[in-house]
Amino acid sequence: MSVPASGLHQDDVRYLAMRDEIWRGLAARPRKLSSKWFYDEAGSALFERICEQDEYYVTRTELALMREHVAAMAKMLGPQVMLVEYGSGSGEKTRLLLDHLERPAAYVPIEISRTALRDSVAQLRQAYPALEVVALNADFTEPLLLPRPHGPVRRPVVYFPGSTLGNFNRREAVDLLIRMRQLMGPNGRALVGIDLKKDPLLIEAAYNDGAGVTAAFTLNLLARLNRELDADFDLQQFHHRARYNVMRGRVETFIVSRCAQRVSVAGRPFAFAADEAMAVEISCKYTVSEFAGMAAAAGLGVTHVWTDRRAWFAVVLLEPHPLANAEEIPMSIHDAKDLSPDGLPCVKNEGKKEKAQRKKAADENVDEALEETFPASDPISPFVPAKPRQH
Ligand code: AVJ
Repeated sequence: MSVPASGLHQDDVRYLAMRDEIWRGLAARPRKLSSKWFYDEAGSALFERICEQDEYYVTRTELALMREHVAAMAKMLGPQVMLVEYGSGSGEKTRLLLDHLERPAAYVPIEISRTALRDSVAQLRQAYPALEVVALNADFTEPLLLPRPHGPVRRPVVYFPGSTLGNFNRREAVDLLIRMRQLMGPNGRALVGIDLKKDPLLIEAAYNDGAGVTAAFTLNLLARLNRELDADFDLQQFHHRARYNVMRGRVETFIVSRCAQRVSVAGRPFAFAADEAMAVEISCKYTVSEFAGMAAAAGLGVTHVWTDRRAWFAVVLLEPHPLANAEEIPMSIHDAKDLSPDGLPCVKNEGKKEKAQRKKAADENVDEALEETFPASDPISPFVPAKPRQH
């Protein structure tokens, strides 16, 4: 039995999970592979090179905006923050924040790639020897618990830069924002980077750089499958295609087969038709209010927005909607007259008619509120706070 270049043994659960997910994606119609597979060592290095291309404005713009506003951000977050970062690839932005936060309590990077995590943690420990760094080798889309650092924490803050949220569709993004809210707790905050809607030609150029680095980045996915799943993709026989879908507000990236061909992946054959496309990435672009709508659906409110001069990118401060943590709100209820003889609250003498009226009024209110923020065509149901517990 051969050991693939990834170092994962063929009976390792992670190898099997990857193989099965890739097989499923290649067998689906249309074929679809997750963009999370882009980031092996070669892919991460290629992404760094993308960031240096003139056309790829995203990273440069976010960094400039962080430089300009980081002091204000740090001031709003306050002292003794436990900074929890989703992903760990963004060394420079993280340092900016850590440099400006008042007595940060701990830094907690959550990163799925072991090697990426190891490298960035080593660098950070060197730069901030006094800072407590707790590395979590985990998938941030899964449920997580925060570590308890040695020092006192006044506020957990989730930092999710880079517009990585844009790689998730609306439903997945709302789920991720819900997890974020649960992780940071009622006093927590989140700083999320989002790429804003702008001239479609500028966006499209950013994902089709002239030097072909993005194309190499996309096709590295196939190279990775060759390395790690013993596949035999001929990279010359596929090409990269990225288009900005204006109506959906997202870049959609595909790998297209140049000809009819057969490929084997981990021992399983797959046939591609000429010009058949495989979906490999979406990169959503938002308006601030579209994003605020998603956040609201996750029980989060936007309390501040920082943007660059051209309004190409935004970093958004989120806090939990008070009702999202309704269990923790102390409540004083009911006049004595509303209590039944056993001391429990009750609605007295409500007949069938009153009850029906009350129900109708409540339904109408809800319908109106829903219609305003979520037009009927929107398939996502809004956030509904849990019923407060009565103390
Ligand atoms: C790292 C996810 C923010 O979607 O813009 C860059 C990845 N893909 N060029 C993005 C990417 C193609 C990038 N993110």
